[in-house]
Amino acid sequence: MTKEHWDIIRAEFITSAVRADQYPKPYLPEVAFIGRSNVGKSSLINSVCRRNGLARVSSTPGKTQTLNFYRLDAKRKTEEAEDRTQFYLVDLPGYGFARTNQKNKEQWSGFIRNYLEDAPNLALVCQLIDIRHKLMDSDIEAYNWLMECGLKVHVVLTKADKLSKNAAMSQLSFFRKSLGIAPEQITAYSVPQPVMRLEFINQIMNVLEDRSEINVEI
Ligand SMILES: Nc1nc2c(ncn2[C@@H]2O[C@H](COP(=O)(O)OP(=O)(O)O)[C@@H](O)[C@H]2O)c(=O)[nH]1
Ligand SMILES: [Mg+2]
Repeated sequence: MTKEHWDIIRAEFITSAVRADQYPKPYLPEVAFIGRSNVGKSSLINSVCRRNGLARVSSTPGKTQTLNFYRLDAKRKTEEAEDRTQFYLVDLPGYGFARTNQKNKEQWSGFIRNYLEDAPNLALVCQLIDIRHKLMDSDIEAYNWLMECGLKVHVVLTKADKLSKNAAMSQLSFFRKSLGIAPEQITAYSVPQPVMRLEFINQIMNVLEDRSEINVEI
C-alpha cells in the first residue's frame, strides 16, 4: 500500500433510527454493514475505526435492534495535498434468526427493509459472512435481495484467524465463485490480526469515490 491510501482518523456514534425522519442530517454517503448475528459486525466496526467500545461486542446474538449511524472521517495524504471526507457507517440488526424470532422477523420486514429499499445515499453494503461456514440460505437470501435492490455489495469473510492460511484462501475463492463476485469485492478479515484493514478501507473508499452523483440534501 502506497502513502496515498485512505485511513479512518475519527469515528463517532451519531444516532439510532427506525424511521426515515430519524436518519441523521446532513445526508452523507452511507456504507451499511449487515450479516448474521454474531458474525463479528461490531468487532469489525471497532477494528476499522480503531476504537474499541465504539460498537458493542457481545456474545448474545441480536443485541442491535435499530439502525445505528456512525460518522467516519477519512483522510488521505498525497504529495500535494491532504484529502478529507466523511461518510456514515450504518450498523444493521443481525439476520438469520428471523425464522424463529418474531421480533427479528418484523424488523427485517419493517424498518430494515424500508431503509434498504429506499436509500438514496447508500453507496455500498458490506455483507459479513463467517469464513468457517458454508453459504447459508439466509446469506444467499440477503445477498439476492441486495442485488434486487440494485445495491453494491462487498463481502467480508470474518474471523479469518480461525482458519489456516490455506483454508482461508480456499474459502475466499469458494465464496467468490459461489456469489459470482470480483476479487476486489471480497475481503477475508481478522480482528486480532487486522492485516487487511487498510486494504478494506480503501476498497470502501474506491466505491465512494466512483459514485458520481451523491444525493446531498441538507
Ligand atoms: N477470533 C476472532 N473472533 C472474532 C472476530 N470478530 C469477532 N469475533 C468474536 O465473535 C463474537 C461476536 O462478535 P460481535 O462483533 O459482537 O458480532 P456481531 O453480533 O455480528 O456484532 C465475539 O465473541 C467476538 O470477540 C475475529 O476476527 N476473530
Ligand atoms: Mg453487534
